[in-house]
Amino acid sequence: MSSPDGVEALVVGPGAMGCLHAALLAEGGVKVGLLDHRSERAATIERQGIIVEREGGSVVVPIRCSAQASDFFPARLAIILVKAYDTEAAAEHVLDALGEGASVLTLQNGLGNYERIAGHVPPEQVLAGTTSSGATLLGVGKVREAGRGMIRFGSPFGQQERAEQTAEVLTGAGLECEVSESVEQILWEKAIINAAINPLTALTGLRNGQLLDDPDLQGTLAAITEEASRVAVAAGMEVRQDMVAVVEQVCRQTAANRSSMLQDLSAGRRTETDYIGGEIARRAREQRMSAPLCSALSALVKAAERKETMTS
Ligand code: KPL
Repeated sequence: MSSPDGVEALVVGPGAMGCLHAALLAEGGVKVGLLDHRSERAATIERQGIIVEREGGSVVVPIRCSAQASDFFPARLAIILVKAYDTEAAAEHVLDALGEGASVLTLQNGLGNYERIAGHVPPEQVLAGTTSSGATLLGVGKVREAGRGMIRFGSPFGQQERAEQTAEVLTGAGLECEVSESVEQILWEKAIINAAINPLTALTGLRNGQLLDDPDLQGTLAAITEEASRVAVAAGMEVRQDMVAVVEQVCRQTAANRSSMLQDLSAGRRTETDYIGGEIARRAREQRMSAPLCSALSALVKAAERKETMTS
């Protein structure tokens, strides 16, 4: 496959969020590519397109997909949507696709992603944020869209103009997004949401909304949120006072979702707990405090991961 003039946006990672965002950008008229690290799977996706199931039926979105980053050179924007434990590998892999001065935007779950990317890409080119869209991976290149959310991002290195230019590409494709100067706050708030919802759903098998149906679980959800928020504040973040209400609201908005951690655990895949609850517990130790709920839940998820791999 040749690429005489590159792509406007290159999505890295053909998981649920990667496939969904690549499809949305393509549907929005952006010249987009999808970078995988497995060539056989890339060939399958390139042949079949991305299949998106949504209310009202399913659509097939043609996509250029390859495991050769250079096939997409020069990409003007890369959007990293691999699992947090694959960030380093993805940042290295994407380098051959990047045109001069290209922006690299991470919308991954977890803390520490943009810092790892900035170890490979010039920091001023790195953007970071979150997406609140929901998606479930149904098979290779096949996703169910579980609600269109908002992308909030910015430059952790003060490159506001670069963030605004990237927002134009995303909004031009019909994606709702907001540029913010408080990147750390956005990332921490999402990490707190994930630290509360993901392990509870992963360990119980419940959907996000069902966490609110059980008063004991609802109380646990609130307790984790408060604990993680205290760590964020100790780490110098400004955290919203109403974080418990925010987390409960996310449960309602994504009520039918199986969280990404539940999806990973059920599929026998490694989860991102080391970069969410596990990382919050680590940051708590840095501040000479403890985060017993985050620690315990992360340990339980790791144990469940090992059990799943042994039995699957
Ligand atoms: O980000 C999510 C995830 O599943 O990882 C939430 C917001 C919990 C939605 O399911």
